[in-house]
Amino acid sequence: MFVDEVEVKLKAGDGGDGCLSFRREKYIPKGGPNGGDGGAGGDVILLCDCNVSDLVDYKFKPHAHAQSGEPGMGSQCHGKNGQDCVLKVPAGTIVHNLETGKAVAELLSHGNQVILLKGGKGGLGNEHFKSATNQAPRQTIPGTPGERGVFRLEMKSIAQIGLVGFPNAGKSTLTNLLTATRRKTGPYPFTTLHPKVGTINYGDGLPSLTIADIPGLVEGAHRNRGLGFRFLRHIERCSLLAFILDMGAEDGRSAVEDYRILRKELGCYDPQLLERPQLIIGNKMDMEMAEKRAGEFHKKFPNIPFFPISCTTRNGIGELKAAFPPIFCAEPTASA
Ligand SMILES: Nc1nc2c(ncn2[C@@H]2O[C@H](COP(=O)(O)OP(=O)(O)OP(=O)(O)O)[C@@H](O)[C@H]2O)c(=O)[nH]1
Ligand SMILES: [Mg+2]
Repeated sequence: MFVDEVEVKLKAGDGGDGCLSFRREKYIPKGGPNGGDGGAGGDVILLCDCNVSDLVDYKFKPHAHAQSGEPGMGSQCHGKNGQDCVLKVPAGTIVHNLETGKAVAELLSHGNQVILLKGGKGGLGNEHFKSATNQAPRQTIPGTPGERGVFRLEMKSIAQIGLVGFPNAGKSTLTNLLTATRRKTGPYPFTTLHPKVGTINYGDGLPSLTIADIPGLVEGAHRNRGLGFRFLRHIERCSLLAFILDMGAEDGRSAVEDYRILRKELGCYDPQLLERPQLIIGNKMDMEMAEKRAGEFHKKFPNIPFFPISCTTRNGIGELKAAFPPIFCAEPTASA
């Protein structure tokens, strides 16, 4: 199960109350006030952990709270502070406060953390209120309540290249060839049911690049056909969109039409996606009719970078892999 959106109800710990107490000892009559302060309540902290791949943990456990501080005690003893509640989330998590409707935090890389809710302050014991005119104060201050809130956690994968294509176009096969991920592939639509990010390594000191393989898009995805298009959130952060088209489709559909449909679905999700730099990968060039279809496509869109490849024979894979780094060198803010 892959979960990229959850609602959680969180609460920070309350502060412990201050204590009302007087020193009582043999031979020390009227020993004076000695009530200690309450401990502070624990915070609710979100911690970005690259070993966490999605938000499934919170789907089944949507409530979490930090520990409350303990009340103060006699003999000026301070109550114990409550423990923080640390929630681990995957990289790319955005936090929306459902009460205000605003995005309140974004965690992008391993180790990032944010205090989402502050724990309550510990109260004051009666020892703080002694004075020359009031040597036996019965006054204390209670702890303050911890903050609480309802949040929506949304995960948007962080990848530089987003692979977009119809089901069966060969997205996962290509991802397996370019990266060390081992995704399931198969000659049927919707083999891939959730997105996954892989890393393309170049060696020779060149920086690696990340690529997101997402489920296939079909015409009408914006009307919830196929798997719908919610998973397009995982390519929202990509600075390059790689459209992968099936040049060997046996049902005889045209690559030009496939490209038009894919762009239409992307536009329905977020028109800004259409402004992103893009390139076209013509896959399955080993199939009959592929040359003809690739020719037609190139004739129709001569200005869009086009890479004919075959994942089966591996022709063109090297050229495609080598084409990515120059695009990102020209655009240093690639991992936006
Ligand atoms: N002949 C040929 N078949 C290919 C090529 N690339 C992939 N395939 C086959 O096409 C089928 C679909 O490949 P996948 O990688 O699962 O396709 P996908 O785009 O990930 O599909 P979904 O996950 O369903 O969206 C598999 O049976 C692959 O073996 C190619 O270059 N030539
Ligand atoms: Mg796939």
